[in-house]
Amino acid sequence: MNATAPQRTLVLVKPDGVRRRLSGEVLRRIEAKGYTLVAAELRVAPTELLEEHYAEHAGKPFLPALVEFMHSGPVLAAVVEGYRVIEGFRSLAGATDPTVAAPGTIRGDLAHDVGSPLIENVVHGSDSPESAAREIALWFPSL
Ligand code: RTP
Ligand code: MG
Repeated sequence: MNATAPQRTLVLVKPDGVRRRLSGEVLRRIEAKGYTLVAAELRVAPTELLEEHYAEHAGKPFLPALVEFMHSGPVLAAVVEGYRVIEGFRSLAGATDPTVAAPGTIRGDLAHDVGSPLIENVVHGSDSPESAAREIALWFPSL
């Protein structure tokens, strides 16, 4: 299916990825794919922002640990632009569980099960146009 207009998506290099010095590798893969970086910022996200970001997971048992983990160090937040980039970045990222994420993907190549109940998988990417619009407004209100 061809797209008629470029999209934007929110990408996060999560604290595990930043700690492991993978921010550059993630940005390299995004740019090598041909997508355009529109904004990027390294920061420790406030827990209120993270709770809002993960509002779809409200009430799930892993949410408190996820918010704590996401607040445990800086994240690299980026807005990335391109035709069908929302779907395209999810494809670059690979499956949520890094053990089964396909080799060649960010999670398949760069993450593994660390034995924690919380899945550590290096990156986040918006999962739909609605999520992308909501998340970009949350992380980059000036865009
Ligand atoms: P993301 O939102 O981070 O791009 O990841 P995703 O769509 O592939 O996965 P999602 O279902 O939205 O879950 C968000 C993040 O929460 C952690 N998680 N842990 N222990 C668990 O069962 C569990 N489930 C989710 C992961 O870090 C996941 O990326
Ligand atoms: Mg998600």
